Amino acid sequence: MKFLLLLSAIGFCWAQYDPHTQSGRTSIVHLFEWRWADIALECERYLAPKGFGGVQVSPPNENIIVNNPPRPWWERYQPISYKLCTRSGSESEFRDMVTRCNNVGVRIYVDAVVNHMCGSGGGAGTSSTCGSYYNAGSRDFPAVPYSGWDFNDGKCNTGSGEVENYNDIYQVRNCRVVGLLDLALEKDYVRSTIAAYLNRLIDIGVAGFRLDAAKHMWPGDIKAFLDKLHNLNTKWFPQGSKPFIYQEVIDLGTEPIKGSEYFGNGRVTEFKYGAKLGTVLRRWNGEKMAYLKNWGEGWGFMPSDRALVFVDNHDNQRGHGAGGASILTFWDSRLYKMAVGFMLAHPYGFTRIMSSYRWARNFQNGKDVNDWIGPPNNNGVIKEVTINPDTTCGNDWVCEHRWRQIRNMVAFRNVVNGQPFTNWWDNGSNQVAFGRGNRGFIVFNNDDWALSSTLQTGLPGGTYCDVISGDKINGNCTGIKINVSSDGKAYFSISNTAEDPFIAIHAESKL
Ligand code: AAO
Repeated sequence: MKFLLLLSAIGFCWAQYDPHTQSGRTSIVHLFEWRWADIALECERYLAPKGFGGVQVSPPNENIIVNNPPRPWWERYQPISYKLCTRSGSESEFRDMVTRCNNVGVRIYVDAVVNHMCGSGGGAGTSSTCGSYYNAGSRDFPAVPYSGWDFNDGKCNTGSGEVENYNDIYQVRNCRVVGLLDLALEKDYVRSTIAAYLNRLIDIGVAGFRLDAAKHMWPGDIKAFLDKLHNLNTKWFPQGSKPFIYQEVIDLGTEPIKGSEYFGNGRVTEFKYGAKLGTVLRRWNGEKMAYLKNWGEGWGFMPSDRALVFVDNHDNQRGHGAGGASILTFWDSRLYKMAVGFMLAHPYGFTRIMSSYRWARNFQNGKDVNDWIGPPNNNGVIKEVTINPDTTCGNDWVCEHRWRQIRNMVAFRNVVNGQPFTNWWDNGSNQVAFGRGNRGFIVFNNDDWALSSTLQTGLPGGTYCDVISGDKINGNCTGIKINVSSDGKAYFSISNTAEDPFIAIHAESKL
């Protein structure tokens, strides 16, 4: 009895770190700027059958319409109200998506923009996605409602009212980040209003939240509104389940605000992860894959059970946010597949896959002046995600999550879930391999010469399909076959010029 009480107490305390994915599903995918109708279909036709745990969706609440530049993706980070209508769809389409995804065991996580409203220069009128009136100058958002009292203007200690210096923790929290009107989260009215918005989403059936710009909110203010949240909808979740929380705190180790200040509220985005992994795979600064032997906490990252990890996100894939030039994206597809493969094979952190759209990049003096371009659209209306006969996406949707190498590594992570990190091997350079107990093994060659080695895999003897070069279909491999002998050893050969210079095998790819 005592033991059970202890267990349930731990379960309760830990709940905000638990993504509440269906058992055996270990990754989520950010379907950036997708329409709700397309996400609902994707849950049913692809994500559920392929073992994805959930979807991070773009902000579902009403935002300002920006016409100059025309309909940038970032207009969705400028709230006008908490009504659920955006370019992704209406409230009824949102509800339909949440229901249909949950019904096939795929969870929905909402990108919650609650630190601020629109930019201070946003003007006045009804240029907003549900047509609600607002007046940025007078701080009036009647559709919420918020008024001047609900903003931090009086509290900010910089002359401009903007965050000017990330080394001053007070301005980061009390001033406007890139001009965005900063909500006074110490006010109970503001906390209750935000909680009411999030509770409406919880009651609809969402499983948790990405808290946008969490670094710009005091951890105690976040706790105050989280304490007001409902438990998850018992139609799909066990009684007493708390929403999954992951907070966007950019902590690359150079500023006074630390991600660890936010652990009490939930998980935190580990931005060092993608920045460092990109540096290693690009072989910049003398980095090599051999150094990945102690990847994770050993590299100064936060504890694994607090980390939300990703190779790139919607900001740093286009030069916003942080991480710098080392960040790998679909534009560098060869290294990108290796990075995502490494992330999904490695036990550290809770993993999020990025799913992007293509845009016309235009670099001037090293900066992409087209970093604002919004999703594929017809006169501003977001285009449907079409599916090609080869299962890739059309209409300029990249759908990294549908690339065979990535989709199959999502399955790999599910198969090796809970298994220890084992059988590390490296050549002292950029050829490395490791296993996950007796369930999976992966080998990389990022050197300029071929890999040709017999390695201990830890797997039972037999013939396995490599899930990078192909699939196991009808008891046969469409790609490379790997023979593991009864002592667990197998011979691997990977050319340095292969399009995908890595091989992965697992318990369910065995013939
Ligand atoms: C747009 C326009 C603005 C205009 C504004 C208002 O672009 O010119 O003033 O509207 O009219 C997104 C876009 C913004 C956009 C905004 C609203 O990215 O361009 O502004 O929507 O439409 C900081 C925040 C972080 C934020 C990131 C972009 O801390 O929270 O900036 N990310 C989230 C979202 C993002 C969204 C918002 C927040 C706002 O994911 O999509 O903005 O809702 C340092 C700090 C970081 C800071 C960066 C960038 O990073 O540490 O905290 O992120 O600077 O300002 C090295 C350092 C690293 C440093 C980095 C970059 O790597 O080690 O620490 O350099 O300097």
